[in-house]
Amino acid sequence: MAQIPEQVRNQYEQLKDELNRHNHSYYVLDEPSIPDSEYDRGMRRLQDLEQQYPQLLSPDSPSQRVGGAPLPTFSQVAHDVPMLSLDNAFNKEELQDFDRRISERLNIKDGEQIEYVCEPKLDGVAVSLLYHDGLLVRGATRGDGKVGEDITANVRTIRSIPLKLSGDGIPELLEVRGEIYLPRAGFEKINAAAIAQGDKTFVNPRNAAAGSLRQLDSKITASRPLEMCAYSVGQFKGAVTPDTHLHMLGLLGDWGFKINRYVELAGGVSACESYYEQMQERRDQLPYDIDGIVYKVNDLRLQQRLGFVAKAPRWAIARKFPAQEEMTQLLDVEFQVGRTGAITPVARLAPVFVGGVTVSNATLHNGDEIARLGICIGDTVIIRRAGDVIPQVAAVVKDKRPAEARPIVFPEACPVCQSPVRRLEGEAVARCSGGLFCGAQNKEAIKHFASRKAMDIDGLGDKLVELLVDKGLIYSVADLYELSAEKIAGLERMGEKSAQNLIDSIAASKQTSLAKFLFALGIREVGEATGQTLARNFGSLEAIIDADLETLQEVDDIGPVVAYHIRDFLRNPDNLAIVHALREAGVTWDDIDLSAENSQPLKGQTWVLTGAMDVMSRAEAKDKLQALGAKVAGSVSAKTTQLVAGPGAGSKLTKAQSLDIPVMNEEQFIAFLQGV
Ligand code: D41
Repeated sequence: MAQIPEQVRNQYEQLKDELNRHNHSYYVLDEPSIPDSEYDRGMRRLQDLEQQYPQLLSPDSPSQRVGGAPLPTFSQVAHDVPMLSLDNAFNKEELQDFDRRISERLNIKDGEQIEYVCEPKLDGVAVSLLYHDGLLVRGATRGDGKVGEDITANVRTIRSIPLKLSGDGIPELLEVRGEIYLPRAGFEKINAAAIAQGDKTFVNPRNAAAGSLRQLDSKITASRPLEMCAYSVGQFKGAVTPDTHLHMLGLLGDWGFKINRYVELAGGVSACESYYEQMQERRDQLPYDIDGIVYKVNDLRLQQRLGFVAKAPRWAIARKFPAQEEMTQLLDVEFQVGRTGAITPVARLAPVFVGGVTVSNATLHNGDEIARLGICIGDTVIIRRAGDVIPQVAAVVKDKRPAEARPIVFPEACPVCQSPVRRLEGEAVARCSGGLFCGAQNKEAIKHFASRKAMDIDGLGDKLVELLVDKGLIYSVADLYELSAEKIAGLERMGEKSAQNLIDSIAASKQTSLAKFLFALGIREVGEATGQTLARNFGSLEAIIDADLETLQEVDDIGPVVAYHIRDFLRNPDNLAIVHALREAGVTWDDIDLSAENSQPLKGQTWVLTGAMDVMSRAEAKDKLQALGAKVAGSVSAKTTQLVAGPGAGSKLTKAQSLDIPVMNEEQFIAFLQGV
């Protein structure tokens, strides 16, 4: 075996520490410290050295995070200090009872408050990590609290788990407890991949995290974007113990663990209650699922005095949020026809309270999804509503299928106009072929025309459009401009005043922009941005009507499919007749002078917007940037010119910083717009 020169060993140790440090910045602090390319180069160098001198390889090498040879089984491990469970409080009163019990046991005087640490209750898998002299030696599941399974090989692949602790005062023996969880984005990704493979999907991120940890092949675990947050300590020997739980979390953070950023101190039970409400508000916006709040007495000596009953500590409690999954029954499936004729199966459900709202409908997406779920009318289903507001049918409980369950038949004719339903090869969506002849497509087209980002007809909402069409007052968008206050007064809930207001907003909508008009027409694949691109590049509607496929495709961002839909729409005599009628009715805009280069000072630039905006809506900011010629992209890359970051900005901000891309806040952005 080759001798290892001192110099090589030093270089190896240095490289390893450096990579581990960057890893910590990236996965624990969410603040990349070097570009990915640099990290990859360092990693290759490390692996080269390990190949050349296999004796160098140590268990804390970042090269060990890719997973190793599959195990035959998991071995069992006993927890020296049992992993306790948590009691639940299901309402405010139960939380107050908890506080009262503690105060009584500790003889706390009236009017004095107990200090609690409030933590989001991450919805994942509880684990124990054992460190000897700062080195990770074992990872285990909680199991029944006494005996769990050895998942060391799997936990090593999780980037936010330190393989070696850093910093000062590291105990000889440290057992850290925490939650391994999968952010929602990772869950969506895994499920999308499963669908593409024809595999079964996971019902929720917790099951996906548990399934990922249960892999005997750690290479599979390594491919799942799991994260871990530390929340308590089991064993702690050979160093000075802190006085409070919060201080303990601070130490764990210093040593390299991820601590949830929303952990907060609360003085007394009413502060705990406000924290609960605040987190409930925030719940949908978080990038991961939480199922409640955990409250813990902060003072560790008080924790000891309180001790535990049965399997749960007296000094902690979990206050649950409304569940994000519930079972209910699929009563029926209806098929909705959208603006482009797309037919969407919608599940009609027995109403169920899930994720904080009552849900009675859920999308089933398309025919493939129905087949994949194997769902029948009458089935018991699991509804999940988390983060995004659209509830999903996460799974079917096949055991509960009633004898009278019947299969869902996808219609061959449009349920509204009876035109044939067509499904193009390779596409998941089936469409009604009726075009504007289809009453549903026609209504949707009018709703879209009137909507805020299109013609912006204030007061003409979806219900009113339906009513106007159903009463035969309008057939197409052009008819809107023929309406009078007399004709519409007397409709349901339409007084004289609101009738006149509507007529006034219809009149006001006549003055528009070419971009908005193009968007309002509802040409397939032509969204707001494409409307603007077309307006900016062609200047006038005539020029767009005259353009052939090649000319259209010369424009950045317009590919063959979009070009085809534009031409298809604008060559259709019925559509042209409507465009003509609209212009006759007085719909007008200023054509764009293409020679005025300075109207596009941001041409060639790519901007990204992230985080919250307070003064301006994100849509408005995007409009303004596009009007100035900038492209607005959804993700940060080396090509990004400028990032506008508001409060709550996350990975896009850190990525921009790592790539040295200039960042401004909303205030600076508004000042900038005023300057151009
Ligand atoms: O976020 C969590 N899921 C979480 C779970 C948390 N933040 N703190 C926890 N604290 C405890 C005690 C108080 C017993 C140390 C927990 C859990 N336990 C827990 N998770 C699963 C069983 C118990």
